[in-house]
Amino acid sequence: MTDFASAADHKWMLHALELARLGQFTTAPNPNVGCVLVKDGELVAEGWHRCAGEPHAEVHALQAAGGRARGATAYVTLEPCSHYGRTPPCADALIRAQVARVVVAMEDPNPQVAGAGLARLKAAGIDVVSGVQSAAAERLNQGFCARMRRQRPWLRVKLAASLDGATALANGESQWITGGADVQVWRAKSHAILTGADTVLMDDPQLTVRLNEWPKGVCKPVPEQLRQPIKVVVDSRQRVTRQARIYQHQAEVWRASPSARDAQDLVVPQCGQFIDLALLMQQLAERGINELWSECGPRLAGALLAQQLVDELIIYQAPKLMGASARQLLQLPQFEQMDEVPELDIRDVRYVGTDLRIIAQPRYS
Ligand code: AOF
Ligand code: ZN
Repeated sequence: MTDFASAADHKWMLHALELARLGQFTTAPNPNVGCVLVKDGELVAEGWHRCAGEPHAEVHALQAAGGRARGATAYVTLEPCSHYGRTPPCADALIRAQVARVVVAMEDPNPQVAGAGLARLKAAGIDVVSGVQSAAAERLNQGFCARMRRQRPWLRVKLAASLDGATALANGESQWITGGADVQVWRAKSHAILTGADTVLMDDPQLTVRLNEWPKGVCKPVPEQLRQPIKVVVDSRQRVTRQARIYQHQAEVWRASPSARDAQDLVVPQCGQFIDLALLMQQLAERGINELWSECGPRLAGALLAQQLVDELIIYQAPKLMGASARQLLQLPQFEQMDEVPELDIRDVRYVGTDLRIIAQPRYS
C-alpha cells in the first residue's frame, strides 16, 4: 500500500477541488464533492456532485469513464461514501469498477461514513491515500463539516459600517451601507439567511439572490440552477406579518419564535431578550442547514457573538466617517476589563468596489 502523496497527486486533487466548487450553489444539504479519474498520467474522466438526490461525484466520473476506470487512480475531495443514503455507496462503485488507487482529500465527517468508506476500499485491496489538500477541502465544506461535527451550521454574520465603525446616523438612516454586489455571492452560497424582526420591520428587505446585481468576474449560478436561500427570522415577539417583503418570493420563510404560526415555523423557547439562539442553531442543523448567512441588526448580531455562535464576521467598511452621534456596529455587553473583550483573528482583507471587506473569526476560548 502506498501511503504518500506525490506532486502529481496534489495537482489532480486541486483539479478535483475545482470541479467540486461547481456545485457550490446547488448541493446543500449535501457537501461539494469533485472526482477525477487518472491513468498513466492522463485524465480519463471527471465528475462532480450537483444536487442532493442525484448521483455522487464518483458515479458521474465512473459513468463517463466506462471500462477505462479499471486500473485508474480516483481523486476524490471527500471520502467515498459507504452507506445507502438517497444513493448507493460510492465505495462499492469504485471497487466494482476496479480502480487501483483512491486518493482523498479528507474523511467524510458524516457519522454514517466516518472512515468506513476508506476501510471498505482497503479491504478490497485498493491503495488508499487520505489527507491530500485537506485544508482546502475542509474550507470548501465548512458548513457541512460544522453541521456533522457539532450539530450547528457555519454562521457568517455580515456587518457594514463606516470607517469609524458606525452603522447609521442617530436618526436611523442606514440605507447607504449594503456590502453591494459581494453580498449576492454570500447569499447564493448559503442555504439559509438569518435575520431579525427588527430588520424586517425597519428595512423590509427581500433577502433574495439577484443575478443582475452579481459582481463581475465571479463564478455565477446559471439561472435555472439558482436556488433562493430559505429566510429564517428571529421573531421572539411575533411581530412579523405576511405583509413583509420576505414573504413575497418563492423562497421559504421559517419564523423562529416561542410558538408556531405557520407549519414550517421553528418553535424555540425564550431565553433573555431573544429566543434561545443556541437551540435555534441546533434546530437549523437538524433541518440540514450547512451555511447560514446573517444580515441582522446590532442587537441580534451582538447576541449571537456574545453566545459564541458566530464563526465568521464579514465586515464591510465604507470610506466614510459618521461621527459621534452615529449608532454602533454591534451591541455587546459593557466590558469592564480588556480580557473580557472578544478577540478576532483576521483571515482576509480586500477591497470590494471602494469598500473594504474584512473577514474575521472570533477567538473563543
Ligand atoms: C460521496 N460523493 O459526491 C457526495 C457524498 O443522500 P445521499 O445518497 O446523497 O448521501 C449524502 C451523504 O453522502 C452526505 O451526507 C455525505 O456524507 C456523502 N456525500 N459522498 O462519496 C459525493 N456528495
Ligand atoms: Zn457517495
